[in-house]
Amino acid sequence: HSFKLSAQLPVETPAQKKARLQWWTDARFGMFIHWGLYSLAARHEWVKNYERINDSTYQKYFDNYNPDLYNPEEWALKAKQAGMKYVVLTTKHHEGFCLWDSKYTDYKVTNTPYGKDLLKPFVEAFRRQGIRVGFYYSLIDWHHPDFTIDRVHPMRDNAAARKTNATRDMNKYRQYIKNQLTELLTNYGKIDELFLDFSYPGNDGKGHEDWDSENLLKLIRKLQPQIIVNDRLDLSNVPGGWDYQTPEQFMPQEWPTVNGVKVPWETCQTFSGSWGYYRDEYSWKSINQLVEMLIETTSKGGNLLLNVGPTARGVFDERADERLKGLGDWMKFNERSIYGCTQAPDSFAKPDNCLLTYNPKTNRLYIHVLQWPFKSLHLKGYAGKIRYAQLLNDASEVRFTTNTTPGSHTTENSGANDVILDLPVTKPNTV
Ligand code: FUL
Repeated sequence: HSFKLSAQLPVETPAQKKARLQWWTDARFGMFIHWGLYSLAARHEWVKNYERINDSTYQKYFDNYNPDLYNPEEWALKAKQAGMKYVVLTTKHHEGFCLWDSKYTDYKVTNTPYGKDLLKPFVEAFRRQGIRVGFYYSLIDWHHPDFTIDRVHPMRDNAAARKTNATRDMNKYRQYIKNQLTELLTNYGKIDELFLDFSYPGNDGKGHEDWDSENLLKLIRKLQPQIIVNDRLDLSNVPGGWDYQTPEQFMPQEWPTVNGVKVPWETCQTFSGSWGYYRDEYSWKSINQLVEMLIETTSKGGNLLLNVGPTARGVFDERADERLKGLGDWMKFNERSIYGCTQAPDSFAKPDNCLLTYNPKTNRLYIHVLQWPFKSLHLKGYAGKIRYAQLLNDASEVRFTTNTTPGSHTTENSGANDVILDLPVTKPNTV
């Protein structure tokens, strides 16, 4: 199509990029918030697509949108107490509904019964709690006439349906995206993360057309040079085309790499299965599972963006509250094993049933014992590497022995370079 790159995207050195992302890689833990008209349906944010709901039927959610209990101060406090350092809000999801007073559409919160902008108070409340603010913005739009292929069946992969919308003008839609992102990245101060969702690789011959992605990213970088942008613009081969990878609802086997180089990554995860509030979904992860997820993510050098889907009245589901509280209780004693931490150096072998995190600035190694052993924890090859050991929950000393050979009926045998930690019989009150 007619858009061509007039200049290359700004490309940084690896050290410059590392410095720009430093606050984010140190933070490790953020809150994702999916909130929109689908919160009224309360059965998945893809409900319009899944149930093939047309615009006029979907309109009932717009006409009844009135989150009267919305209080972003409360949300921000909950995020803070859970130990989250940043937040990413769906300013517009695939349904096309905007949570701010966009000049470029009528399909926005200010035209609903609620009648007020949601975004400014949101941004202000989180910043007041010292939480950095990021925006999610859907590149897909099931409402916009110049994007939507078929108003009845807003499908993403139906080439035949695409052709039925003869009046569709992608150039207009591209401009719409640019205008809206300009609003979002101009009117709300410094935005720290941008989660775009999602793209197709170029014109793939199946009717997918791209968003003029390179110029879009140039615009974003011009408006907010420090912003951390995800990899869903499909610019994976363009230098400077993305900042981090976005594994969704899964845990990578190991730290993701590109051409052998470890890359920044953030896994986004739900409490249950849906991102939007889903009343009748019961497959919620336990607090322990979530804590382990945070540890495992950190142990592989990644970030965890954990999602809450507020209700249509504007409050968090109590099941979410309970889990956020549990995470906060754990973080109170263990946050130093998360913030500023990353994968442990290879020289520290991972003991069975444990995860390791490591703070390179303080040279502290954190051993997360997932299954508590009886009295001794063997650390293979750790001899000479440990100066002092303690439990995190009460800072009590953990004594250790090195190279205790030979064993007797009361002491244990170990390899020449091993360390044996002398653990309490009872598992301390942590995960
Ligand atoms: C996906 C979207 O389709 C989901 O609804 C959700 O927003 C997730 C984070 O990204 O691609």
